[in-house]
Amino acid sequence: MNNSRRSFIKISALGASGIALSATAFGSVGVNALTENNLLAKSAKNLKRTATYCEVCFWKCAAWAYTDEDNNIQKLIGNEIDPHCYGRLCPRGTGGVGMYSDTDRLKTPLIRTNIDGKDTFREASWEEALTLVASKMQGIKDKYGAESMALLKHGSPGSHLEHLFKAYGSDTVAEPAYAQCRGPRETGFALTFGSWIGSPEPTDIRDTKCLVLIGAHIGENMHNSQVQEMSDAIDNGATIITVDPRFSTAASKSQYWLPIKPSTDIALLLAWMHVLIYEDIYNKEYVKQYGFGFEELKKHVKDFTPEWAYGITTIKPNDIRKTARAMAEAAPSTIVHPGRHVTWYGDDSQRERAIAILNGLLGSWGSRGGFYFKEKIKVPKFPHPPYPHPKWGWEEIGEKYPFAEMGITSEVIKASIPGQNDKHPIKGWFVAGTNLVNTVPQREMIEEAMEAVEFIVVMDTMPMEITGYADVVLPECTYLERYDGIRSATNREPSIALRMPAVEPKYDSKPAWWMTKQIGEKLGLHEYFQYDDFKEVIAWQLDKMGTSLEEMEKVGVKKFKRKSGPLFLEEGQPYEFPTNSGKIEFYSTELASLGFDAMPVYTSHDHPEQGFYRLNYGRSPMHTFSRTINNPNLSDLTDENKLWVNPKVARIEGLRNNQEVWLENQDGILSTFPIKVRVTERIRWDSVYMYHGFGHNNKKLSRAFGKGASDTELITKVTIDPLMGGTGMRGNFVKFLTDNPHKDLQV
Ligand SMILES: Nc1nc2c(c(=O)[nH]1)N[C@H]1C(S)=C(S)[C@@H](COP(=O)(O)OP(=O)(O)OC[C@H]3O[C@@H](n4cnc5c(=O)[nH]c(N)nc54)[C@H](O)[C@@H]3O)O[C@H]1N2
Ligand SMILES: Nc1nc2c(c(=O)[nH]1)N[C@H]1C(S)=C(S)[C@@H](COP(=O)(O)OP(=O)(O)OC[C@H]3O[C@@H](n4cnc5c(=O)[nH]c(N)nc54)[C@H](O)[C@@H]3O)O[C@H]1N2
Ligand code: SF4
Ligand SMILES: [Mo]
Repeated sequence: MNNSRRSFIKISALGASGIALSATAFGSVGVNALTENNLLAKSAKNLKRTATYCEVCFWKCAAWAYTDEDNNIQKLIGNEIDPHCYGRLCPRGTGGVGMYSDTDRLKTPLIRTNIDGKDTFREASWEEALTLVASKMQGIKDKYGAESMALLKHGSPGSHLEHLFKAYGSDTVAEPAYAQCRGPRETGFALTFGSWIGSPEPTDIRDTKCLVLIGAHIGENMHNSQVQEMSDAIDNGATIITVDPRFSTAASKSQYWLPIKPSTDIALLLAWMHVLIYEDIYNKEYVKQYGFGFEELKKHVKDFTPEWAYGITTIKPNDIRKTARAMAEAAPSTIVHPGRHVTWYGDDSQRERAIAILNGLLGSWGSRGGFYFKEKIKVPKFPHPPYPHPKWGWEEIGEKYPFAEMGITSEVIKASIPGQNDKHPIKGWFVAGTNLVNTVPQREMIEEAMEAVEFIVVMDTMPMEITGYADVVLPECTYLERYDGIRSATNREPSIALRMPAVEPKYDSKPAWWMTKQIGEKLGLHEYFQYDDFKEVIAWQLDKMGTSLEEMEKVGVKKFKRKSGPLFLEEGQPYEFPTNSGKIEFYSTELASLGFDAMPVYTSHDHPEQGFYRLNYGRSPMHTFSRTINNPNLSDLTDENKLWVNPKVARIEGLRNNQEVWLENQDGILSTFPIKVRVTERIRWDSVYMYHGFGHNNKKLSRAFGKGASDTELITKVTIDPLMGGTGMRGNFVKFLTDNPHKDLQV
């Protein structure tokens, strides 16, 4: 057997309570009714509370961790004053204790070793593991330059490591939350309004009169305050319009569900513009005052009638007209939601441009019930010497994509393969908080890259698939056991939140800040880490922000007064948008100057051939990506994904409910595990649907192993967004196999 990383190590070789969830708002998948007051009323006995913010997803809700006399975490409850959660955590956040209590956790540093020709891991001391990491990083720096060491990260550990990387001399940093997630919408909105959407989205859902969701499945996408605000908006009679090939939870709350033919959204968006403009129901004053290029847009959409769009989208002309009128009637309190995971078909920045333009025509940007002007408070930088200037970094790696504003994970991966980007060769990876093999499509390419690089270190809390490819595995303690950076996020009012340890780290796990500092010191970068405990950094920062660690320990969240002005524009108020023209660009001067379409156009994408169905995927309300599938509390709620199949398709293909099938995609790639069929009218006949994140193939994940199928392994074809490098993942097609295609391989 060779020592290839491809046969990744299933960290097993060497080495040493379910939470009741009461769902309320938004049907059966709502946020938890457990608030601080009713917890305390029930069980007030000697509980101690500690401020934290949730790491189960990136909404980062502020919470209190309640511990008893024996230092057991009893409950996690949302912080009442937090604008991300309004005192209620979602089911995943409540079940976050499972991240701490999971006995499958990584327990000690591990180093890859070879015994009798077979790769395995051995336990190592922190000193040995971190010395090895530092010496490999130094080696790569000496031989190729620090730029050749890449940081691939997501979540809280990332910010500590980014500091280390900058001090070390590398700006080769990327995260999947950009080119596999939000990137295109930031480009589309920035080109139109001059501003990113950012997270949380500055959508005034609470006061909206009309919310248009285009593949944004809020309610299954459990971003907490958005779900709660949408629930309030529904109670207040807002019109909900959902465009989705699947009857999502949001669709079930909508007046209008438009079951669009997948990949044709731009045609619908253009037809909506056509109706608004040619029925003369767009927001004329707003467009006149703030818009740029309206006449060009008017000409552009002239022929994009609802009848034209019907032939493409399968949405009836009358429904297109009615929904456009509903949007106009509610305007400017209308939100055409930008969505979040928007890397779908490769023309995603242009689709997002179309969404932005539509909001511009309705006058939603800067209007109550539309988009508010967000504000964030800056956390002061703890003093350190200036960072060195790398010769190249993520920007140069992604230079083909003029609007990329963050590292493109897939391009960094490509640059790790000799011959793919020899100007910017990557020789080592530091992976932290991202299960890349289940996150980035084109697994074969990732495996080739991992094979080629000289060194991989993975920092994680769990023995996820990515750890199996590492040379060194560093076990991070969970968010409940550590300090982390202060959470400062965009909201109606600026606010900050504190995360401090509620309990001691279990096993031999350590926080990212500590590992980072040790590695930094071993690399001779002491001056960048002038503290013994990260608590000192936080205390210093809080002091500079006019509060203190003592105060934050008591309140968890602190709000600040807005300084940038009101949330919304006053009628007729002069306002300069941060675009080239100072206006909302219906016609993009920047796109035009670089030879791209200045206004969005519809182009047709491939559709499945006979016998194949489009692979559609989305969020499980009870899980976050692949990270929570093994969580004991959450796997109790949903332990596998199912394949949604339209009854017509089930009939043609001879499939029954709960029958196990394997899937084969257009490139002949087979699903490792079978998935059970769920026959339902809720999905169009041309597609199948599954929750993302399942189908784990590491046996060390005792609850998750072999449960359901992985969408990621079937996504071998991507269409790259020419503007910002996003990897469009929704152009993959699958067929059903009812016999186990792996049976001859089984031992
Ligand atoms: N096929 C497919 N691919 C997708 C998506 C999809 O829907 N389908 N969605 C895309 C989107 S929108 C996004 S944002 C990305 C998300 O991509 P990722 O963030 O990579 O998603 P996860 O699979 O949750 O991987 C998170 C990893 O972090 C680890 N982890 C959790 N908490 C901690 C911690 O406190 N410290 C450390 N060090 N590690 C921790 C987990 O154990 C896990 O290994 O995926 C993208 N990729
Ligand atoms: N419970 C839970 N919530 C989460 C997360 C999680 O892991 N779990 N992850 C968070 C993150 S990082 C992100 S980015 C968001 C992502 O959440 P969103 O941005 O809301 O959703 P997507 O994953 O892009 O889209 C999924 C929906 O798009 C529909 N769809 C598929 N193809 C098409 C099409 O061609 N046209 C249209 N109009 N619709 C289509 C699908 O049927 C599905 O309903 O969720 C966030 N919230
Ligand atoms: S939305 Fe849920 S999982 Fe995400 S941070 Fe908030 S409570 Fe945690
Ligand atoms: Mo995402």
